[in-house]
Amino acid sequence: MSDCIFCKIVEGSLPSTKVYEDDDVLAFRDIQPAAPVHVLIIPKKHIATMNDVTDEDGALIAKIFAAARKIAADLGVAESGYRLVNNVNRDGGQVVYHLHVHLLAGRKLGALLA
Ligand code: DGP
Repeated sequence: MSDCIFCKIVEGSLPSTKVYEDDDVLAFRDIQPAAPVHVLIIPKKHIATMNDVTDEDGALIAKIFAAARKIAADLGVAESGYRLVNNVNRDGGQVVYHLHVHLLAGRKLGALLA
């Protein structure tokens, strides 16, 4: 998608601080961190929201969660703990319409529900 900022990060035409990459998944530091560790994990292929995930994406979604486990271990927060968040559409607080999972860690996170 030509107007998608995360597609531009995948292509390399927008900079990012990468923490993980494989053939299908990219992870980079959030530009507006909400915690000492705040990483966004995305599929390289453009999927707008969780609503657009299909059964064919099962292996890709598994790869995103595998990347999350690896990143948490590599950044030293696996044992202290972390939170994975996926915002969907307006009421879910989604701002960037390219599927992404937030990995938040490095401090005691507050109550989940707001
Ligand atoms: P969400 O509300 O779930 O759509 O979160 C989008 C996140 O993306 C938000 O925490 C800020 C982050 N973000 C937006 N633009 C950029 C960017 O150009 N680079 C990086 N690294 N993060 C971005």
